[in-house]
Amino acid sequence: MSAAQSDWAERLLATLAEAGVRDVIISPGSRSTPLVWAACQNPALRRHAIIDERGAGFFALGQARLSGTPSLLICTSGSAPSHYYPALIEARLSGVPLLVLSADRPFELQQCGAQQTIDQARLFGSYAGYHELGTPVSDRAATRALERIAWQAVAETLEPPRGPVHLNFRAKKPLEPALAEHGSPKPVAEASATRRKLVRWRPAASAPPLRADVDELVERWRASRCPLLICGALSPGESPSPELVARFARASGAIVCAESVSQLRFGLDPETTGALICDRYEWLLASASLLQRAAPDFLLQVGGMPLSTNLGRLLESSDQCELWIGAEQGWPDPAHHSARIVRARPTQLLLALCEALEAHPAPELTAERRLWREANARARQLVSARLERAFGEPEAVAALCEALPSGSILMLGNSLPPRLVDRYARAGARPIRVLSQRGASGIDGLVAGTLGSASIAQAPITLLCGDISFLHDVGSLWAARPERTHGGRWSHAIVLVVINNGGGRIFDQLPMAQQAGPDQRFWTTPHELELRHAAELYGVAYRRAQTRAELGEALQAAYARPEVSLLEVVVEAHSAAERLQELTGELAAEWARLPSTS
Ligand SMILES: Cc1ncc(C[n+]2csc(CCOP(=O)(O)OP(=O)(O)O)c2C)c(N)n1
Ligand SMILES: [Mg+2]
Repeated sequence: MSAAQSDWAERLLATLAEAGVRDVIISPGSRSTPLVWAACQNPALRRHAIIDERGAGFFALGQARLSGTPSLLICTSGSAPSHYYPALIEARLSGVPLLVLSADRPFELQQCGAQQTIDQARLFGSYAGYHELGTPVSDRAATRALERIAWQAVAETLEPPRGPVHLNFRAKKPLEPALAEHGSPKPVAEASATRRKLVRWRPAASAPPLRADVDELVERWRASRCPLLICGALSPGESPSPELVARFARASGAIVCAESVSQLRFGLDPETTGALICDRYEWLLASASLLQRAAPDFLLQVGGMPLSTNLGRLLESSDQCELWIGAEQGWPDPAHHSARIVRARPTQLLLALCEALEAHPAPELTAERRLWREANARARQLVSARLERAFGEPEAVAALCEALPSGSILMLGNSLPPRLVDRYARAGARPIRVLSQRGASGIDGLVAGTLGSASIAQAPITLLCGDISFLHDVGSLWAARPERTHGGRWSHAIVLVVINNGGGRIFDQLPMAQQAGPDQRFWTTPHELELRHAAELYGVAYRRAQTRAELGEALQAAYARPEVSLLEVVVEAHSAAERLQELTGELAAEWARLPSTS
């Protein structure tokens, strides 16, 4: 390869490393050779090999979701980078930093039938920032620009609105490194030793919310009789701590409703925090009679758009209930209900609110709050007791949540699993980080995303997903054995828990199920696949559970080993829908016995 080309590739990778990039996910190809060679020579970079660019994209996403720094994807030219698309869409919509470095053909090979050549310019449209790096040249200004662009790209991934950036590098043949005198390739690191290392950019500290917003919010809280704090999807890096949320709830009288995809579901214990933590809110919000007696009149939402359909219904039906949203970026209000978007990180917002609220006397425990507390306590008892009586999907999900090791990570798939955790998992003060894919809510890339997070996590990690979600990404089991991707071993257990309910059972709960007849299979996609064959193909430990005892034993065995286990939990197809119906009736009867608020 020409000296200009190897120098450019080396400078680019070195500058990206200086700017904070640590992990590089490489998919195979020839045109990307100068980039891959430079990445292999740089000791600051960890390298992972993943064949399929689609899985590679989600693997990188899983890393960046956990680390908060952009991972770098490298691939060859042609259709290769286009396979990153779904992961980049998710990164854009959930604000995860990510870098793509695609190799491309030089300008003279465009639009003339050259192999593996497509128009890669702005390939990802509005989903990724874009920088054209052009063809390497020996020119000082161009080289300085290359380094500047590398810093700029990293900065763009991390500055709000955080997300992906695409760099397109045009390589010319020969692509291989030049040989040194003794016949082996020249190490590219030589040049970097003499380079002046700069820190050209640091992320700005997050600004506190506007004083006027805080003052108005405090007024609203103090006037509200039944205010709710709704915590939607929040990544570990952006979430307020459970202690801060509890402090805020005490100071404001807020009823805390933390969704499974927030970091607060497992951090707050309703019995001991001295705050009103409502982990059965999804059931409460479905009760017209409870809402009549104790209607929420003020909501503050932090994190992503809530999953809760009942919350959406409440906002739709009530003119009395005002919604404010605290969000550093984006506009997480698809139903157009918000009275105000307060621009701040949730932590900064809650801190500012605590300071302002604590200057006032503690809020009164209104009759409405008392009713919510009591209704939640009874629902906790009733739901727990009901879960003892059978074993189906809700019971499997609840049992898994109880078995999560302290300090571990739970990666939640989409469809029924996060909704079942919302309904059935008990809140409790346990240090568990939750990762999710709620940007575009895709069922894609969950295996790759989990393995990506596992590749940088110093903790056990559990994926909970449905069978169709798993099958969608079954090829990403490639990355389950570290000797294939980066060498070395896993340091902790990685447990892929797949709920096999025979298809996409969320569709059986939607109105179409009543009308479709046999065509329902185009929604549900039932199957008869035995997942153990996938485990066998990729060399992964496999366990199957059909009862509570089998699940307990399988989890214990899986957590005891620092390797990937596939754990298939076979449940009756309609157990989630049945339990929902039964418990809705039982809870209504239980709550009817609660004393009136007046
Ligand atoms: C990439 C992608 N394709 C399709 C969908 C639409 N979708 C939502 S849920 C679902 C079914 C998921 O089935 P499964 O993983 O078994 O979960 P279950 O519904 O049984 O809980 C599908 C296909 C999606 N969200 N993302
Ligand atoms: Mg399913």
